[in-house]
Amino acid sequence: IDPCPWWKNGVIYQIYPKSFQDTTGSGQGDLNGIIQRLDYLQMLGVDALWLTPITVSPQVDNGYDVADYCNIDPACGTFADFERLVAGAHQRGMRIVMDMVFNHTSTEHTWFKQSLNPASPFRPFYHWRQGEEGRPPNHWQSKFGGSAWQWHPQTSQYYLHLFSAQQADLNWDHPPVREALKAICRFWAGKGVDGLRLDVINLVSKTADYPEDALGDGRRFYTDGPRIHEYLREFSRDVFRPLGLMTVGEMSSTSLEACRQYAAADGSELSMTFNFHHLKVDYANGEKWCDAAPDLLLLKRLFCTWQQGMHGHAWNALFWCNHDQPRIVSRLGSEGPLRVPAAKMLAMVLHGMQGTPFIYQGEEIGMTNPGFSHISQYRDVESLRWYAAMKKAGEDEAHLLTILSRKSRDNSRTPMQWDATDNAGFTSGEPWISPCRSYPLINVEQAVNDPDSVFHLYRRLIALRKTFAIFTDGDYQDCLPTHPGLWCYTRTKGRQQLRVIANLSESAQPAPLTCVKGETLLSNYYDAPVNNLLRPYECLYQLMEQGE
Ligand code: TEU
Repeated sequence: IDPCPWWKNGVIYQIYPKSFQDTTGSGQGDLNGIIQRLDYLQMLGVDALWLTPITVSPQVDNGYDVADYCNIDPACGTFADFERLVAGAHQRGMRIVMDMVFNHTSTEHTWFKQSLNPASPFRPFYHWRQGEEGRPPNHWQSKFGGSAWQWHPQTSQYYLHLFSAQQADLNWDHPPVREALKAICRFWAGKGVDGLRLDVINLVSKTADYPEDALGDGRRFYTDGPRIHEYLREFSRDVFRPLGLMTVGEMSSTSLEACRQYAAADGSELSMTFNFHHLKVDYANGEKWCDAAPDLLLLKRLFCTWQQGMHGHAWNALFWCNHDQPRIVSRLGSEGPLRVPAAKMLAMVLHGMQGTPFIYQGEEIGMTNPGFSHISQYRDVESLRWYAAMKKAGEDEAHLLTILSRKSRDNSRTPMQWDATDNAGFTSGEPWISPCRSYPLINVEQAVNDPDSVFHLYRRLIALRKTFAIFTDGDYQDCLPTHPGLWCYTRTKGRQQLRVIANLSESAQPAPLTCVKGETLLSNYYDAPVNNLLRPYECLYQLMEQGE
């Protein structure tokens, strides 16, 4: 195994194609739009582009309901476009990572349609179970609300769907399913793809016979399930390693122990894992749909546990934002006059850690939540289902809208803000989802022209990771674990030490002694800390030889 593969000091940029750049006036982004923006991405300096699903889909869940794994959705473009995109990215030194949604298919997929016939060889591709109408096999709940079982009256059976009813779970215990999925990996590798992002991959192995849970929470019967490591080792042996594919597994509600195995340094399963514990610090009793304040001590503790627990054993993916999460600057920073220092501080804290940083489109210019105020502005299946269920239960509409404006996945799905022209330069047509009103001020054109923008700070962070090996290799120590307003950690490699000192709050804080005398490698303010105070959201990187 290569001790330093490209992704260990690389940075990956996530593109949500539907909201990136439209070139046809359809109101939806397309592959040609990504091609148009390759020079911009190269200027940012990222090593790879991860595209969320672009394959044929009825779009119930924006492409995560795949109807054909090996064809491009016509709304997105053609294979000729895709080939030009791959070539254009490669020419500019950027790799391509594709999203593989292997836990489930769309119910429009031919496998599923054939499986409706109990005599078909495709019947065992899915989780079909005996039952009576109105009495599903167990009380497991779908992640998008309601029962995880859908009744099929023609054959008097239920099928399992952990997400929407139009996303039927594949039965990985049936070997032909795994062979069919490996063939899809080979197909995309043959198209020049360099890596795969594996959607909810730790949910694919279900406990035999689907045990009942009295409260309807079946998660322990399929999260990091009984055969998951066996399956990942098999895929690694048969496809990931022979094809040289980087792999990042999206892990739902996983554990550190499981990730140490999934992303183990010997490469026996995956290259790295996404986990979400750090993005649940503003949940209340495990519930995302609330407007609780973030618990910053818990946030620091979680990062410390994962940084130290993975160090030397396995590899982390680092991220604040993706297409399922509200914008981080709205969540942990500020949308007001302190937006720029806050966005920069959050970037510096994350990019100071060990792992491969992922940047989600718009994060690099400090895009915020759009602050939608009406239900008609939302598009996301999860948000709309939750809202409908709560309204039916008699909840106050204004309160529901407040929670959606903070937690809905649509917060990150608004069009990329390119410039101050109509619809943020995203489309000449009617955008599929409204742009955030801030686009005349917050946009790429402005950010590229302003040397002090969030964008140029991200550029520097990407370059630093390539210049100083300590970002890749150093260990992690939290210096002030119980401080409520400061985040201060070190990365140490031999005699060298990187100190990251951040003020998480919007008020000035007394600076810890160390940062007053250290030499600054990077700051989100122009000058050194004044009067031993860290200004609002101030953040410093200091690099020193030990003994100094
Ligand atoms: O997400 C999986 C996932 O766990 C989150 O979507 C989570 O369930 C949700 O945000 C609840 O708050 C992946 C994709 O990233 C997501 O877009 C898909 O909807 C989902 O899988 C199903 O494919």
